[in-house]
Parts: sequence; structure tokens; C-alpha cells
Amino acid sequence: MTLPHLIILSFMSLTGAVFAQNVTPTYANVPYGPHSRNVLDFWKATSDKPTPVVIFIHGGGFTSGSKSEYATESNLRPFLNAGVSCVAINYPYLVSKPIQDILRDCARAVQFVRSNAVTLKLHKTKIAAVGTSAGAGTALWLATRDDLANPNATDPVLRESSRLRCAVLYHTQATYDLTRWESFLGPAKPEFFVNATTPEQFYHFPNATYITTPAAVPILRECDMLSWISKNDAPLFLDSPIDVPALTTREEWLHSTKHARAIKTSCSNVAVPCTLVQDESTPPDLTAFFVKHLGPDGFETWAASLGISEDATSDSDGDGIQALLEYGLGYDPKKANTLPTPVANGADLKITWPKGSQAAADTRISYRVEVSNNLKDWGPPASGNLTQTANSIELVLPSTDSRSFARIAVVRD
Ligand SMILES: [Ca+2]
Ligand SMILES: [Ca+2]
Repeated sequence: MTLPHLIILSFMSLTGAVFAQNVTPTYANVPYGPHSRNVLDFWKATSDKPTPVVIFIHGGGFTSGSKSEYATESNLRPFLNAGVSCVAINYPYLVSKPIQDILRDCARAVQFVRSNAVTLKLHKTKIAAVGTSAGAGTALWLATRDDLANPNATDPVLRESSRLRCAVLYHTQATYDLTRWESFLGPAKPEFFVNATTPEQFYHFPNATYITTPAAVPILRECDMLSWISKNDAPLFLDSPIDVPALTTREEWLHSTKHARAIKTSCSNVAVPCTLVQDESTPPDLTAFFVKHLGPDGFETWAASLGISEDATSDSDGDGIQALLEYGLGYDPKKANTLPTPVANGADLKITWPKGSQAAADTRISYRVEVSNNLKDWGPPASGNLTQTANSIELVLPSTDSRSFARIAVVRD
């Protein structure tokens, strides 16, 4: 998969002043919800396999903007040529819904795309988002918020995951808990609020002081992406070129690099990969970012070379060992294998798992060994009992330890 560098939308394009050739969608104005702006356009990449998909989320302060801004040849063609399908969404403006509901609508768009993965031949786990300004903040919220999937929902769309594989944010805001902005932007100035949306308009609060009441707390928390950032969230790529130390205009206040740095700090606290263009000495490669997260990984390349399903849980030889584990242990996914069993090691037991050579060299693969005394409660073995080498994992089960059951999982990040 190769992707030329994504064209960064200029602020001009946010005003709709775009005169570029558009790509006709495969499906246009598909409703993903009941509101008139719950519609999306879909462009299918040509492929005989399920494709990754990028969802574009427009900016405009939640008061303007359109999915059509992303329909251009220059934006879409690099993705489509690289075998990545594209979606651009509209979502309701603040005039009809508060921010907390708009964000949910955008999550529904992700869930809707995922619910149609089979029909549209999309890779269910390779859904990325790209957003500008308000769309970037929304993509950040989608990338970081706990999964909204509700397995008990009567609506099948809401049973789907709302999570993203990765997200690219241009001119993003750090959080839609507006009470936190001063903490990373410094004191606000009156000129920042000329023609601004008020907090009452933003959250649909009944009055100006409601934001300071306990009733507002859960709503502010729901909209606070900085607080949603946690371990294992999707990797982020940020580009926020308004890098001025002292903010003087509303534009700078809304799109300052300080927003991106607040995100980056929160990400680094919990080891979420976050690249900020403005803080890199050499320009980071956006194409490499997409290829890393949306392109075939080591397991998929291995599965494709052997002609088996790229579904990690598949078991093409019916030996009860799922494909990802076969990859991790270097087993043949087309021939029945048996898992290692413990052998005597003095008074102790010892179990040795092999590592597949491809998996052992795959930086996205790790091995998780757990032990148990009842096959119900599992936890890590005592340090010192586990030895990993380049081609095997050896676990000692001491006779003095009641935990005599062991299991291994192959983890793909
Ligand atoms: Ca999170
Ligand atoms: Ca096998």
C-alpha cells in the first residue's frame, strides 16, 4: 500500500471556497441516523479483499461545514488508489443538538459503517478517522472515548464498536470541556469571544451559570477528550501549525498548537502513540502512519501467503488453535498441531512454547503467559519463572506454587 502525502485542507476550504474536481461517490447521502444531517458519502476502493476505510469529519465549529469538502480528487484519489475506501460524514449542527449529542451521532456513523462491513467489503478493524478543527476534535473523541458498543441494544448499529484504528487531526481542539481550556491555553481575552458560540449554545445548558453547577459535571466529562485518553487508545497524528507563544486572536485560540501539545502530554502519560508534526525535527511521514496502521501487518501478510483467512480467530485446519496463535507459535495453519504440555523438571513442571520466526521478528506481536490454580482466575507467573528467548518461551511451574495451569496468548497491538 502506498499513499502520497495527504493534502492538508487549508482554512480556505473550510469556508467552502473549493474549486476542485470531485470524485463521484459509490453511494451518496446514505442515512446513518434519523436527523437530516445524519448522512454520509461512501467511495469504494477497488479490491478483491476487504479494504480499510478512512472516515472524514468536516470542521466548521459545529455550526457550518459539509462532507463535500472532502470529495475532491486530490483528497480521495491517493486513498482509493492505495486500496483504502473513504467515507465523508455530515452531522447535525449546534442549532439542533448539543455537542454531547453531536459526538454520539458521529460515533453512530462509525458504528453504521462497521455494521455494513460485510456488505461494503470493509475491514472491520481498520477504520480510521481524519478531521479538521471541530472534525478533528470529534475524531479525537472517537479515538479516545470508551467503546460505545452496547451488546444488548435492539438497534444492531449500536451493538457495533465505535473505536478507531488510528486518527489524523488537523487544527484540533484538545477537549470540549471548555472549562479546561485556560489550563493549557492561558487566560482567555474578550476578543476570543467575538461571534463565538456560548457555552449555553454549545451544551444547550439552560443559562450561563449552569456550567458551574454539579449537574453540568457529567456532561463536561463526557465531552472531555483529555480525560478519555487512556492506555491502548488509537495512535494519533496531529498537525497544528498555529504555533505562537502568546495567543492574540480567536483563530489562534481555537487552533493553537497548545491544544495538540495538551493532547500529546496526556498521550505520553499513558503510552498512546502520538505524533505532533510541529514537535518533530524531521517532518513525520503521514503515509507511513497510514501504512503502519491500515496496511497489512505481519500476521495478515503471513495468512495471505499461506492462502488462509486473515481473521485472527479462524481455524482453517480445525485443530482448535486459532490462526493468530498458529502464527505466534510458528505452526502450520493448514495442518493439525497440538499445543505443548508440561514436562517434569525436577520436582517442578516446565512448559516450552516455540516462537514462529516471522512472529518473533514482528514488533506488533507480543506473548502473554498466565497461570491459574482453578482455570478461572488467571494472572502473570512470578518473575523468574518465565524465560523468553529469540525462539521460545519457557515457563516453570514450581511445585511450591498452587498455580499449576498455564496458558499463552499471542497479542497483536
Ligand atoms: Ca480511552
Ligand atoms: Ca495447525
